[in-house]
Formats: sequence, structure tokens, C-alpha cells
Amino acid sequence: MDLTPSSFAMAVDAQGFLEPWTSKIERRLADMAGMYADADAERAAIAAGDPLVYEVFQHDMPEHPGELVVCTTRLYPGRVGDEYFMTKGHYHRIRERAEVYYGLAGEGRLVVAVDDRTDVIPMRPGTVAYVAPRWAHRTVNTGSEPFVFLAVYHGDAGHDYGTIETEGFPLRVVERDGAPAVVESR
Ligand code: S6P
Ligand code: ZN
Repeated sequence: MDLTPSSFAMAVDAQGFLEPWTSKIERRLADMAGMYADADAERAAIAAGDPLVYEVFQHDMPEHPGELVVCTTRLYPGRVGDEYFMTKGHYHRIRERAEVYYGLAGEGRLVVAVDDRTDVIPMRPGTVAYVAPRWAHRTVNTGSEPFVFLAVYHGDAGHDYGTIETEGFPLRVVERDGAPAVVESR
């Protein structure tokens, strides 16, 4: 592995299109089936066309702790029942790996959890959010436009989705009387 990579520049626009990117992830609702509280609404939305929930453009780097991966997420507006579109959410596989998010467009929430602690961080363009080591993190689009943000994390961090798939997140962000509200997961 080349541990002395070239220094270089990337470009990102306000819609989160990153150049150059080396991998792209598209997640449709069926790719995260079982994560929304309203299973009937989730099934109906998948049957009705399985909407694109989010895309990630990433510039991959060697899996080395000294490297930094840069990526952008475009999380589309929408709901499943009363629950806003969200990312799957994950822990980093190496738990002691932090991450920085920078809001580019739209509005949303960064929901974080560790042990019995939780926090919900509002994000809008210009917000710099710090995800501390060990905290699970998930983003939620509470607006009517794509919620777009840039993320930077260590090359060796990896992703643990399985723990969230099994245990879920302790909080959900839902629409109540036309506004976002945070409720405990049952
Ligand atoms: C990576 C970082 C983000 C997410 C992306 C999608 O560590 O936290 O780039 O990967 O927002 O979310 P998820 O939970 O499907 O990876
Ligand atoms: Zn992460």
C-alpha cells in the first residue's frame, strides 16, 4: 500500500456533487427494509416504486488510520408514514474513529447515540458537526429539499451496520402537526 499518496484537490458543489469520486452508493427503501417504524407504510412505498432515499459520492482512500476519506451524501425529502427519510446509520467498525459533517444544502438532523446517551443535532448549510469516537450516527431529512452534507472520516474506520439493524436507534424523527418532533423508539 502506498502510504505516501499524492496531495490533491477535490471540488464539491452546493448539491454535493464531488469531483473526482471513485465510488457511489445508492440506497432505495428496499435496501433498508425494516428500519422504519411503520412497516405497512414501508411495504406500500416499496411496492409503489421503491423510492431512492439517498446517494453517497465518495473518494475512496487506503484503509489506513492516517488517511481521510471524503464523501458527500444527498438525502432526499420524503417520509415513510410520519417518519422522515433517513440514512441506515452505523457505528464505525473501529469504534475509536471520529467523523466531521459539514452541511451544504437543505436541513436535517444528525441523530447520535452511545450507551444510554443520545443527542439530536440540527444541521443546515454551514453547520459543522462533530461525531465523537464510539457514537452511532444517522442523518434525517426534515425539509422539503435534498439534505446534503460532506463527511470526512479516517481511512480505516469501516462501517458496522449490523448492530443498528439488530438494535435500532433509540430515537426517531417524525412529523407532528407539520413540524419535526423527536420520539423514543418503541
Ligand atoms: C461515513 C459517513 C457518511 C454515511 C452516509 C450514509 O462514515 O457517516 O458518509 O456513510 O451519510 O449513511 P449510512 O449510514 O448508510 O452509511
Ligand atoms: Zn460514519
